[in-house]
Amino acid sequence: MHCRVDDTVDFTLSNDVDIPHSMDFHAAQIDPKHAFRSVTKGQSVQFSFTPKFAGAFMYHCGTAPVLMHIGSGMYGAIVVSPREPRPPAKEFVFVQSEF
Ligand SMILES: [Cu+2]
Repeated sequence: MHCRVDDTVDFTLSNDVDIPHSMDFHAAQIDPKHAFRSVTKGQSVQFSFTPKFAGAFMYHCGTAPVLMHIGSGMYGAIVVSPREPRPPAKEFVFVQSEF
């Protein structure tokens, strides 16, 4: 995912499988108890956030056991660029997994 500081990110997670899942964006400064809560089959959760800091952040499923969910591939990267455009560059984000 890619956005800029002060963009609005609208996110919806709809769960159609038998185990609960959630989504935790490290670029979001919002109430995790509400936004990052787990949803069971047939439920969904929707939230918006406005990144305030530029950087490369992780997002991941935060449902216990968290390491099982992350280890199953439920993670990724969100890059938040500064509001002011920067000179053109080759940009890379590496994420690592052992599965
Ligand atoms: Cu999960």
